[in-house]
Amino acid sequence: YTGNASIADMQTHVKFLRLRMKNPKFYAAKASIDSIYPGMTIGVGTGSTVDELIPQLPSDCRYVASSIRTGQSLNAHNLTVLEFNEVDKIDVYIDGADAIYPSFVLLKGGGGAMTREKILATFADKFIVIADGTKWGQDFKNIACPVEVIDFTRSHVARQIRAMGAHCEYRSGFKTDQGHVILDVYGFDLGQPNQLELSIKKIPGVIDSGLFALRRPECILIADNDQVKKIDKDSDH
Ligand code: DER
Repeated sequence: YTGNASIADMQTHVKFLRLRMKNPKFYAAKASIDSIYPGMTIGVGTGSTVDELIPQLPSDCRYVASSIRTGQSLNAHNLTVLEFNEVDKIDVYIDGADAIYPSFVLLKGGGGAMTREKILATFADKFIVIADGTKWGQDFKNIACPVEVIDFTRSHVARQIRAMGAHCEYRSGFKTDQGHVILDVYGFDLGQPNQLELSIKKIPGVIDSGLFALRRPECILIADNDQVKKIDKDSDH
């Protein structure tokens, strides 16, 4: 800037620099806004990527939150929030993920909200995942598949999971929005993910898991810095 630059020019430049300094999650979230049209009912996920999304959401839509945390944040941004029971349909559901396999199978639930997230995703016409580049790939040995369990049954569920060749860690001190506990499971064989999801859900005491195989997203938006790659379900990727 020369001495002739106006305050307004400098403010614009500072705004631009601030935008550039945002993390990739911000850009992935921003790209999802293209799928939102006035009057739509939008399901909103939970997590740090969704935290980047909420301030960018338009005010001419209605929103259904996947967690108490997300509901509070939507309210704080003066957006119209409805209960899931009040809506007939969800046009688009937008959420982050902990791991995204090229088959579009997801691991979610690091934040413990996966049961409601899966319900909203399953109910939605379109499911969009927003994430930074670290979430995409094949090798996620250190990422848990969380399983929400009625506390009364947790040791029994853990035994069943061990019998499936995996091991569990009890997420100590954590309760879900439904008041249940979480077992973080490592070592599941993901070779047949649809079957695995059903097998987990069939264990008495299990509410649901963070394995999203039966409901895979239609579209994934992956950001590396400010570059966002859009990957559609039926594309060659
Ligand atoms: O806990 C969850 O299911 C979140 O949606 C998670 O999958 C993504 O969290 P992040 O946006 O904080 O990485």
